[in-house]
Amino acid sequence: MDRESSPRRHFLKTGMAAAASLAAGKALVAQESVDPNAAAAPQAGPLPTSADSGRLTSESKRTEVHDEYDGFSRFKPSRGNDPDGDFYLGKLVPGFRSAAEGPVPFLAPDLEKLPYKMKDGVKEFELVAQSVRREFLPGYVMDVWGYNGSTPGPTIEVVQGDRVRVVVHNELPEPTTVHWHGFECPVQQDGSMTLTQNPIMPGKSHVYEFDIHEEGTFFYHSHVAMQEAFGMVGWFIVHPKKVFDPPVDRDFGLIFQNFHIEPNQTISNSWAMDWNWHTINGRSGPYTTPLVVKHGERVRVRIMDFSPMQHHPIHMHGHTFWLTGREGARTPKSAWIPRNTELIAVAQASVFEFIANNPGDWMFHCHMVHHMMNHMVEQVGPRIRPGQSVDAYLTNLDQRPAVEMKHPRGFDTPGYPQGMQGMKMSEEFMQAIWNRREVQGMRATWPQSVHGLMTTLRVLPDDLYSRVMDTDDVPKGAIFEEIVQRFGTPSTYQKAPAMSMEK
Ligand SMILES: [Cu+2]
Repeated sequence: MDRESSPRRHFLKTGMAAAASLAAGKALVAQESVDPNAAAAPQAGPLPTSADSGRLTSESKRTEVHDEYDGFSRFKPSRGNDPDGDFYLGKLVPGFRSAAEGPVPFLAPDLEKLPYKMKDGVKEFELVAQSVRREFLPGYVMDVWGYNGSTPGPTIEVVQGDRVRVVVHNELPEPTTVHWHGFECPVQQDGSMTLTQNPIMPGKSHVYEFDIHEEGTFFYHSHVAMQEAFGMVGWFIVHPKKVFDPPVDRDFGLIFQNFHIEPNQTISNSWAMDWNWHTINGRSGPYTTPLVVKHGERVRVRIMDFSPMQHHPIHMHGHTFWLTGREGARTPKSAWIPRNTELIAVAQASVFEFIANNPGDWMFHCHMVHHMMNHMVEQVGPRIRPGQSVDAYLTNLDQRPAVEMKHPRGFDTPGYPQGMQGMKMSEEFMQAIWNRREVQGMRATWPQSVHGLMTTLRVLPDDLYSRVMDTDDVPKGAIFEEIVQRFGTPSTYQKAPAMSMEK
């Protein structure tokens, strides 16, 4: 593996990733002489303090950037370091992005950002509450409610200290209000229907305006319970005025939701007590868009559960993540804990941070088995056989053919109109799954295993990252195979079997 010639090496050598040296004082190792995949020899040095960060940020533009932290390599899975130390499992290992560049833009895959206009020093947003149709899997739509044509609604992203104005238009057939979940705003702005304000009637608008003095992971949602269950939610992200230390290179957001959609229906039943379709940012696996990151980056993922009544134990493969916050604010560093799974309850958000030190395609999912399979996907979806009418069976039960106890044609039970043979992964379905840039080069069989509340985390070396994100027509399996060549055991590599769905 030739790391020295990679674009990141060059990037690092030109010294632009200033922030990386914020916490590097403890163990500085000369870049050129060290294989980043080898354990580094620690050297004595002063520990950085928060008071140093401003100074170090500008100074470090002229200094070498170091990837090794007292035995922890950002390029190698590691249990390294003292559990009481700052760099245990990469706890305070910074990203490559300079804190001076400000926070990295927030990215919620498959969701839009809500634009704003500056008016008299106020960031003014417009939200339209309306019915929306969401294609959560190729060919599978749900008719639910949301904002601005989307469920979840578009993301509001601001900076601590901003004053925001949100003009809400109600295009629903019933009253609504919008609640700013977690914000310490003046009581009249809270959006609690009838408690603090009159309902926004159909066709009417309402203006909310308040100062944002908090930072953290928030969201907005309708404050009518059944509308919440019908999908009316969106991110409201507040970046801190002072950029988080250590700075991160990626900032992702995933909203987990559940819906109940009967076979042959598209309308979600928000009164249901059971939920059969599971979405992340409005899409079900394998249509969820992978989180693609570069090897060695520091990554933040904010996860929020807006299911009506299901809690989700979220598990990430291949990495240890630090739980660095829950919705309200960042947790003090001394209280960060390393995790593999984190239970996220209804209306909670949790924030993970980790160093992407393990190249590969990794599952990232809720661990409830039904949530990993769209509640037994074989039992839902279109069940009527093409060209067959059920009228004869419904109008005259005497005419219903007797049920035979044997199945000469498999599960084609006489007298039953249902086709229970499973979700069809048609050619169009597979085309849509593979049409996304972010999945290029994954094993041909991956869509079979990523269902419901599942997505993937792809950790790619620089050159493979560019191949996936900047070039087209990467063959199925090519990226994964290359990762095995470099980081795995090539002699035991298993190619995906040739299958009809690979067309
Ligand atoms: Cu779950």
